[in-house]
Amino acid sequence: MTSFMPPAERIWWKVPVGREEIVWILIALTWCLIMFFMMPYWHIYGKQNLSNEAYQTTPAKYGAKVQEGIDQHKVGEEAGVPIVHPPAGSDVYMLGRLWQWWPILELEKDKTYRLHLSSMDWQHGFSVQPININMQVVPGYEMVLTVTPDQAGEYGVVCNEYCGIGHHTMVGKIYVKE
Ligand SMILES: [Cu+2]
Repeated sequence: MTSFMPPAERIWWKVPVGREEIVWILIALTWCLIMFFMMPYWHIYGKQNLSNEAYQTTPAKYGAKVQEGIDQHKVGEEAGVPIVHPPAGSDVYMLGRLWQWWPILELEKDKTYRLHLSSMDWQHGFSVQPININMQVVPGYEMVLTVTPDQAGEYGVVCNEYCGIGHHTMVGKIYVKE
């Protein structure tokens, strides 16, 4: 019998299911359930990427917010890149563009911040080194990560989404102070 032909027995769903088929259905169902419960479990215990919020924006609007943060909280400059020390617990802004993470952020240890990210031009990947934080950064969307740095030091930000000839030079910095 092929699927083009009607089943021999009209009320086919009353025909008992073969043992082998039942076993396969149970194996598949068990695996589905394991995968299903692994999602929330791994989200909490798997040290995965952070949960984030996302909002629509435009490069112009987002760029203005970043500039505002720089104007209000700039504390220095490093090779032409402003260093911004926002108040503990506040919203902090960083942007990605060809080929720069802008500005450098200076955060305080054990304080919680809302870190906003967006791109001015193209898709970039926000990757914090040496810890495992990776986010897609795309123009038109503003991502907000709630972060609490728990170790002082200097963190590197690299772009992990190939974005053109200067991709490998696209490095930024986050300082976490005691
Ligand atoms: Cu990039």
